[in-house]
Amino acid sequence: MAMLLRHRPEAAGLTLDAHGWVPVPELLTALGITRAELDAVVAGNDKARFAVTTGPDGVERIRASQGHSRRVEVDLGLLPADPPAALFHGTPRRNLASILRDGLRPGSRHHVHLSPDVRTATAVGRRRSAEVVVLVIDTAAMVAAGCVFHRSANGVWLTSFVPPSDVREHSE
Ligand code: HQG
Repeated sequence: MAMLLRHRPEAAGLTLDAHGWVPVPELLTALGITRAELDAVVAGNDKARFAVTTGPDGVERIRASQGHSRRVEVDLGLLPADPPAALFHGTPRRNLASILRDGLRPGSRHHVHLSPDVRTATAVGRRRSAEVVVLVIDTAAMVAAGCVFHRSANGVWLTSFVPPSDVREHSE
């Protein structure tokens, strides 16, 4: 589901609307799964990656709440939000020198993803490596410099870029 709703909808003949939504019946057909199976994925997903809503036309639609590839043009319509004074980012230690030099880049996604706490950031970094470093982001300095933040429906903080001056390694 994440592959189709974030990265390659066309692989199953799906088209996301401008805000990333796809009719639930279309996704069921594309994946060959039942509605009960889809509901189990949505509800059982620890990160609440997917959101389901019923449109004014009565059609139920589903989308990923964040994490889309840059090549998939969606506007989630998130409003700017005030972040806490610090946010966190977990990454393989091998990325540290490059991040401290160049800042945090969105890579192949629309945004840099930031976590509200160290535990979540650690889990994000562990997806890629056992050697994780957690970075503290000085969001207060970024806001003062005019950077804009959004918060996804499932609590991930999003921004375009984090300058190296606002990143430091988190010490326990
Ligand atoms: C790194 C998951 C070197 C960055 C997670 C990261 C998240 C740099 C990788 C969401 C760099 C990109 C996103 C630089 C950034 N030099 N490395 N200058 N700038 N990087 O997967 O944040 O489970 O695109 O540190 O929970 O790891 O899919 O980003 O390691 O919320 O729902 O480049 O994906 O959500 O990797 O993860 P990603 P991410 P889901």
